[in-house]
Amino acid sequence: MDTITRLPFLADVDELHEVDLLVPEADVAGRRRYRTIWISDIHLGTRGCNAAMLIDFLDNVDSETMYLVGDIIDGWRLKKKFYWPATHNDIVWRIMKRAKRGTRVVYIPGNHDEMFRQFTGLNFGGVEIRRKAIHETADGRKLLVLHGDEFDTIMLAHRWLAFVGDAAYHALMSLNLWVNKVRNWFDLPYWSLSKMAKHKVKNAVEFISKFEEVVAHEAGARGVDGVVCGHIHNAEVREIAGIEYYNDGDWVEGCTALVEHFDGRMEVLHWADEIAARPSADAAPAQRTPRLAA
Ligand SMILES: [Mn+2]
Repeated sequence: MDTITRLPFLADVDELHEVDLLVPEADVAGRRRYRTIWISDIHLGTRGCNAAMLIDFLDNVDSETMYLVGDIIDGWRLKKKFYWPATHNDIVWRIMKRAKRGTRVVYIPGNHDEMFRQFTGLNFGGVEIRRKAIHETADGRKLLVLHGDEFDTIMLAHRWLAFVGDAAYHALMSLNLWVNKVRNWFDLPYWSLSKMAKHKVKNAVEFISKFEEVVAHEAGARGVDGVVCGHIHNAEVREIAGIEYYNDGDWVEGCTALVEHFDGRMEVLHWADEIAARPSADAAPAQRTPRLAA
């Protein structure tokens, strides 16, 4: 609870217009509009969060509905060390402000912000807190929206494989350098670990693919047309056994969002690419922020 009370979520929404943002909000009228936006895995409260990129995103898009699909705030890290720069406030204020302007904002806490799950069913300044949601697209499809950590118990064996595999891969790659230096001193031929390394990377790929299949299968069992989740930081749009699988990615590495156009068409936006594609005259909003590529 202590961590929560130190966050700006509980502020009086009526005072929002008086809040000084570190990065002033861009013009609301010029924003690209979508029917729905899904973002997740922002990890506010950690150095990994790419706040500058997300601020730019929020200042350039708008929607009728916005889903925050979990791991918005990283309570795990905040409990260990309180880290909350002004740019992270800027993100919370921007989300609160768009709820106040009339965007329906639904917040589905994930595993890193599970402390907000106790508020399921409540409404903070227009932000609805839900455990999961059913979204109906413009063309009438029903999508189950959840964070995705619900499947961790099923995925546990695979997760261990992927993580151990990844750690082993990095260890072997550095070991490989030293082994071959030593072998070189003794005039021994180069010894490659690449075959084993490839196998270990394959574990990570298999983990993602297995997660997608499990999520799609569970969604199918609940009688929906598709599922939107986050959690594994891997943006994706694909069909698995007749179920549409959507993952909105993250704002740590990928900087991606899932959007629904007004005709129901779904798309993943890669925000780094969007910024790169901008004419230089329009690039100012991205440059005014302190650490765009962090
Ligand atoms: Mn998560």
